[in-house]
Amino acid sequence: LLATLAACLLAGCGSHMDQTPASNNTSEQLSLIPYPESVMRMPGTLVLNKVVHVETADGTETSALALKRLLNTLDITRDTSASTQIQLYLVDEPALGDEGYRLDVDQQIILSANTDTGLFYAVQTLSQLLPSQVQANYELPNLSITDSPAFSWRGNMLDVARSFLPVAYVKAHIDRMARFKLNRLHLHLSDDQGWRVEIAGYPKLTEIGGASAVKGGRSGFYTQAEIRELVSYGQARNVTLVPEIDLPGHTQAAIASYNELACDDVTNLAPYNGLEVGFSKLCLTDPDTIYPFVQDVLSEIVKLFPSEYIHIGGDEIKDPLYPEFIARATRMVSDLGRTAIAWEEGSVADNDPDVLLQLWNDQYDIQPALDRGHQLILSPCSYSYFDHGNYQGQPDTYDWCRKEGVPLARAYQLNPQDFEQVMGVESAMWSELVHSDNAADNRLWPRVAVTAELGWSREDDRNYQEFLARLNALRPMLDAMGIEYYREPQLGW
Ligand code: TNX
Repeated sequence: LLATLAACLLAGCGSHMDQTPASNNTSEQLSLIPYPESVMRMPGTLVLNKVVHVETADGTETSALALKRLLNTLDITRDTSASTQIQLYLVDEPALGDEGYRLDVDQQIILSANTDTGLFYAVQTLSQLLPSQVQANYELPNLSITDSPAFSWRGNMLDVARSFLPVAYVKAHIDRMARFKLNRLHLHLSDDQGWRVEIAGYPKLTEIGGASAVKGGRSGFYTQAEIRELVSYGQARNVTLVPEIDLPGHTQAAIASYNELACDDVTNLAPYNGLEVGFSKLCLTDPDTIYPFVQDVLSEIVKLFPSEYIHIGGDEIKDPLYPEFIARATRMVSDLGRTAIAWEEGSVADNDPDVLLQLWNDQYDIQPALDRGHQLILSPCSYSYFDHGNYQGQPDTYDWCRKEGVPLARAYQLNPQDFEQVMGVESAMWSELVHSDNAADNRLWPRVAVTAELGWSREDDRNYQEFLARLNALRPMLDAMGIEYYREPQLGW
């Protein structure tokens, strides 16, 4: 073992070369998604009976609470006289960064990280190592994991505008994301078919805009109190809620609520429930009307959402004044003390280089934006659009970006390391055709597990066949979380 340790220290402890000292069952990969940076297996196991002694420290409140929830679901009680200890340590090891951690299982279970966030991820790893059902006792392999994410932005987008998703669903989704170490939940809060967030001073946005939805979909909106509740639910799980108000196109719901936002010659002022995109816009030739509105909405949004990043949309609209609008909107966000995100088209505007661009069209030429120093969020539709089918021809899915849909294997083929200036990855579930919680589960899972692995694990540590085996082993966890995932035939599900 010492020789192995020394070799590991000298050669780097790559997980793809898991150390397998004298023992016959330590060579299999641990069933973890995302796969950690470095895993060292030791012979033997720790048998955890139903009582543990938990030791936490100041500044570990979020992770301690996550651990408490985990132990509660497994019926493990805490007692300071128990022989097995779980210890949460704050350390100072620059290599672990802000989100990394170490997890050591031997006589005790020791979690160490520089931050509460890192410890939270150690708890998530522990939760995947443990069974998801209550048992008489629990057996953990002896191991030492050292882990940190490849990217700081590991996101998923829910389009709650076309079809609304209730607070309970969003909370469940935050829990599920956190289990896979995802940390950004992008909420697409407005579109032609609906406006989903209460804005003080503009009651009709939710009275009228909140009452419409895509045909067959759900209407509704989040009150400011509900948004605050969701934001703090996310904070307790290291998931930042990133709000998007889609501007200046995709605005029919706002226009139906406040007709003056459209130009005078626009006759279609009614709520919209169809599937077209790119037909509506704020009246860009009437700055005195639209900019105060945009300013008021964004001011309210930053009051509700502490996220450093605020998404202003910017997709699918043609107008000569579009670049000027985007530049003004991104600057409004920075004047409010935040940083703007825009869909890739927004790169034509004269934005500050700290504006993030979200890439969605596989064909888009983003090079000019890279040359100006912008960072990217990768959501290329042919890999990351989970409104596309789990298989070709799946009912109620789109295929405009890729006629074969976006099967699990395809989603896994995105290699973020092929791109430059990448902040991270984000999969997107548009909801024109996704009208219920179960349908949302079916489109999201298990594909969101792919997003998690692409965002966290390095290229060398990713292998699709191994991913499938790990995913299969985690199926009971998906079941325990109540996910109505797509029954992936490749897995025999
Ligand atoms: C394109 S991608 C859109 C959305 C649609 C989606 C459907 C992007 C920024 N805009 O408005 O919902 O396609 O797949």
